[in-house]
Amino acid sequence: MKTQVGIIGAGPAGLFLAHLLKQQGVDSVILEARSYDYVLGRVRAGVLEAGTIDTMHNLGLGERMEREGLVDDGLDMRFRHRNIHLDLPGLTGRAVKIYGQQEVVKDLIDARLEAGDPLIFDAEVVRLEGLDGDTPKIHYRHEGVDKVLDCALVAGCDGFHGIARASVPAGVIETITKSYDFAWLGVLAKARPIADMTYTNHDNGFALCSRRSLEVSRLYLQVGANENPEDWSDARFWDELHTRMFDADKTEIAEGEIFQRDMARLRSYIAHPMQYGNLFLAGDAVHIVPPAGAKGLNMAVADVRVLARAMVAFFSTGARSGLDRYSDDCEARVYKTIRFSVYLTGLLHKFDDMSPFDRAMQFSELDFIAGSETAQRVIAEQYVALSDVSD
Ligand code: FAS
Ligand code: PHB
Repeated sequence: MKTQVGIIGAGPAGLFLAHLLKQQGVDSVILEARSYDYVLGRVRAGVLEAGTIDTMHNLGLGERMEREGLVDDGLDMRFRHRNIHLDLPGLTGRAVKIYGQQEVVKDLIDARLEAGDPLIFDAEVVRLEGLDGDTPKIHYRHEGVDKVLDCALVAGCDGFHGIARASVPAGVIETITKSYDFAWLGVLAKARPIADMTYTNHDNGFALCSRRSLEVSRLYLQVGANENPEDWSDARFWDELHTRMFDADKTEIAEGEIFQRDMARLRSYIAHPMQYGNLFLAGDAVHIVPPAGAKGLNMAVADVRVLARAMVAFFSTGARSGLDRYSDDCEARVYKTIRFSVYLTGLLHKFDDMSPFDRAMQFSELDFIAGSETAQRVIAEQYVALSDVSD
């Protein structure tokens, strides 16, 4: 098989790239290791920044998002029985939207399949060849048969554990990481969500109340990195959430059937450069953020907006300048986004090795934010639009 751009992975990065390229007349083939049902069953992010919302609309794929998504114009932070309310539109003129990553991925996959554009599921890429030449080859296994996709450019949108970054010769890519000794236990529950996205810093640890609809809550608790989700009965989960949300009389947080659970280990990871020859990496394949800033999905979309523009210029004019500076064009935004996510993680979580002094400084910073509109605006601006890409 032959195409212009071979895309590895049907996550947000790969799917948005394929749609952005098609919009400009560039062909691509997406190879996805997993099945359609598996990809759609994966519960991950849920917060869409303005840039991601605009991109859905520019692609003509925003209708269901507008109908089923929830505008989130408030961001609350709690500590020591106090609540800081950040009025996002009041502070920034913009808001974010709550629309599950699964729904975004479903809209992009269904539109691709309806248009009859190539997206091959259960097609695991096993080897990349000739990345530093003009005709790279993607070797993949599909229906038990070894197959090859010939292309001019390869997009590695295959996530943190993918094959693309691993196919770059040693020494080319430098990485920096920061890992945490705790995780987020996330659940979906048939329970009426509370009004605003609410993060809390409690002596028992962090918690977050988010939502997926007016009937479904998306809830997170900070737990030990090696804890087993099965050790958390529904009753224990709800009791702990009421406690950490300072809802002792259990009148604020509505309970309901927990129908999904997952654990997300917290870490930060940056790989640079985001390219090698005619291989270009985007999304979780090159950077991982702790989810406190709700940036993972939005960063992936921002990367491929830059990459699509460079690839379109290459195929329409032959110019490689955009491709050659792809990593540099993304670098500052990636670092700022990870810095913000690390900052929020540090502000809102309980660290076992934290001294009483550090803990006091954490609460003093929250106290400062509570009393400073400027400090609130700094957080709000980064929450709504750090993944902006100037077109
Ligand atoms: P993805 O991982 O989404 O997609 C990569 C795709 O490549 C996958 O479909 C995979 O099957 C495929 N692939 C891998 N290897 C392949 C191969 N060899 N051949 C073919 N295909 C291959 N972000 C938030 O903002 N909020 C959250 O709450 C949140 N929760 C998360 C929970 C978890 C468990 C994880 C892992 C991430 C979470 N994130 C969250 C971050 C998340 O949103 C990611 O940033 C986002 O999925 C990144 O998108 P992609 O880069 O497209 O990678
Ligand atoms: C979510 O709704 O899944 C969500 C919201 C905010 C975050 C992370 C995840 O910071």
